[in-house]
Amino acid sequence: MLFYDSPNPAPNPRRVRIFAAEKGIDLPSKEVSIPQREQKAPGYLAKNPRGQTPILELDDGTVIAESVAIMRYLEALHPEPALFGKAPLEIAQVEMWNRRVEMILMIPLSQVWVHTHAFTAALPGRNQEWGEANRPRVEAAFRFFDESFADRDFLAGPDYSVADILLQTTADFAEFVGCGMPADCESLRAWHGSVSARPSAQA
Ligand SMILES: N[C@@H](CCC(=O)N[C@@H](CS)C(=O)NCC(=O)O)C(=O)O
Repeated sequence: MLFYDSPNPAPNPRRVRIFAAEKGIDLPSKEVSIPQREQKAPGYLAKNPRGQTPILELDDGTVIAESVAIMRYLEALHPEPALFGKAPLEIAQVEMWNRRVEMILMIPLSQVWVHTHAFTAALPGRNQEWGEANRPRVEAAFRFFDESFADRDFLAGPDYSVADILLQTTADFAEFVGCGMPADCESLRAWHGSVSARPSAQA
């Protein structure tokens, strides 16, 4: 298999790198440069018509796109340590928090990124006002996650899971975009310090 990867600050490929590191999976990879628009080249679009990274290409040419789908595939191949939960309730809670990270935090963050950041200035249809309107939504989302750490060490429960990977990579990308975790979100920041200290955070 071949993992089509993009370096930091791209948060979605990093999810998979951290996930693989946590499981001890060695993923052969090929870099796709987003600044050079390699994700929109015809050869890459033939693999992923969405023109985005990451993708995982299997030895028979099958392509899996979407970082969560790639991680689910890797979890099925390498069940231990379980990062999507094991018991029915754990599985549901990991899914619940994954969806909350993607819908409550990633959506407004992506709007700030696409509509206000200097690196995306060439994209068509930019609307600075709309981008700025999403900044407080990012902050509100961080405050929501901050409160969620009041009674546990990890996002979806007592154990580290893929939900932590989604929040960690999104929080680090938010910092890059210029709307990172508020200074007074102490529980969130303590959690971030603990996941950042894991060796997988270097991925
Ligand atoms: N939902 C997708 C999102 C993929 C995505 O947005 N990838 C970004 C890199 S983090 C990308 O390729 N951006 C370049 C573009 O959209 O042209 C996933 O989870 O894999």
